[in-house]
Amino acid sequence: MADEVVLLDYLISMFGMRVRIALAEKGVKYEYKEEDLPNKSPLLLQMNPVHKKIPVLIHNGKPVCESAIIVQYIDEVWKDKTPLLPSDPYQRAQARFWVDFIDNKLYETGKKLYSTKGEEYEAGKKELLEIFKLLEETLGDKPFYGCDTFGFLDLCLIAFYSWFYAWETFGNFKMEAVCPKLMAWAKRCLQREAVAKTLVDQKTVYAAVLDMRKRYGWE
Ligand SMILES: N[C@@H](CCC(=O)N[C@@H](CS)C(=O)NCC(=O)O)C(=O)O
Repeated sequence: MADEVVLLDYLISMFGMRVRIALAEKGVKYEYKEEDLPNKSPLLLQMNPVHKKIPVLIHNGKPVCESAIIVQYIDEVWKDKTPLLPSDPYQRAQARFWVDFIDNKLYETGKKLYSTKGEEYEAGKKELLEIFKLLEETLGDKPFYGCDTFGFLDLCLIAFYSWFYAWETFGNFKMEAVCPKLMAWAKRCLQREAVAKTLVDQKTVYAAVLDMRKRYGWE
C-alpha cells in the first residue's frame, strides 16, 4: 500500500521549510495543508495536542511533531534515498547538538529585532550577530556542515535563510559583512534543487513580518 503523507504547515515557517526540504530531498509525495495559525484547525489540535504547533507530519494516519524530529524520522523511513544524518555516531551527536542550539537560540533572538525596542532590541541584535559568527566558526573551511555533503545540520539551518532579509532590515546590518563564509555556504546550499524550490522568497517573509508587527502592536 502506498504511503499516505500529509503535512500541516505554514508557508513562511522556517520549521515547516525544514520538513518540506527533507521531503523534497527524499522525493516523497505528500499533501500540503496550510494552517491559519490564529484559527488552528481541529486536525492540528488533534495531531499535536501538546504544543499545538506546525509542522506536523501525518504518516499513514500517525502524527510526528517537532521539525528536527520529523526530519530525522523522514531520514529513517525513506532510508533508500541519500542519507541526511551522518553515519558516524559522534558526527551525528554533533549535528544534533548544533540543531538543538539553533532551535533554542536563532528564532527567539531573531524575533527580538522586529518585536522589541531599546535595550532588549540592542541586546537581541548583538546576540544574533554572535550566533551567526559562532555558526560560521563551526563551519570552518568545510563546504557543508556535513563535511563534503549537504546533511541534517545544513538542512536545519538553511531553512532560516528566507528570514535573513527581514533580520538584516530590522537589525540594520548585512549578513555578507558579518559572516561572509556562512553566506558562501548558503549559496552552495541554494544550488540544491530541494532547497531552491522550497525556500520562500525573502521579501515575502519580510512582508509577513511587517504584517505581524501591525497585528501584534510591535511597531
Ligand atoms: N520547535 C518547534 C517550533 C515550531 C513553531 O514554533 N511553529 C510555529 C510557527 S513557526 C507555530 O506553530 N506557532 C503557533 C503557535 O505558537 O501558536 C519545531 O521545531 O517544530
